[in-house]
Amino acid sequence: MKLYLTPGACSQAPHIAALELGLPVEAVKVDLAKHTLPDGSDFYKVNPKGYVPLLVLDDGTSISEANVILQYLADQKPGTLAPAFGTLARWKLMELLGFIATEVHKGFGVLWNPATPAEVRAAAIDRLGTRFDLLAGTLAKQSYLTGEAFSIADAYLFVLLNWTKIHKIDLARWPALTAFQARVAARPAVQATLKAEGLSK
Ligand SMILES: N[C@@H](CCC(=O)N[C@@H](CS)C(=O)NCC(=O)O)C(=O)O
Repeated sequence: MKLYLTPGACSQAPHIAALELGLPVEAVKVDLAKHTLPDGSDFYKVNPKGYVPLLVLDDGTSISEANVILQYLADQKPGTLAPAFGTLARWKLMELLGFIATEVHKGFGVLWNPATPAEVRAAAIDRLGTRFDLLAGTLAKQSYLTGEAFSIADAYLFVLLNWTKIHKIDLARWPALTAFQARVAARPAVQATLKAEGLSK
């Protein structure tokens, strides 16, 4: 399998999942500024959507969308980072992944655009804050989003929370989120992912 990724981008979530699961995934770095691959070729030829993450299976099948790639990877080792399909626990995990993808991940969207006016930026940060309130409420009661065991939802949220530094969103208001960040960061597979992406020593 090949995982197309950009260091620190949302593609880091499936990268963490792959390392947590010990799956044989080859990481291919994408330059998102130019949409090119390490050999200079056009990334749009591999993924017409132009974005990471993209997972390409050994038979050539491509899977895109972070929350789906995460589930595909988790299902290679059932019962580890996601409950089995068809169980209520899986539907609850999918609910969480949908929330993280559409309310948190895409909530950052306008913040990446330097042309976004200050008031739009402030409104987006306020809105993200209401989502953080909900997530912090859960994480004040348990170590991870689905309970005491780490799941793909945690990998996804961890990566997005790291973006708050870039956008100068102070997480001090949500001690449960900063404690969660530290808890996830301490995981050996997360350390290994950050190192592989060149983001730590
Ligand atoms: N809907 C996609 C969005 C992925 C996405 O936003 N990727 C960003 C990096 S975090 C990206 O590659 N942006 C570059 C671009 O869209 O050209 C998903 O959920 O996986």
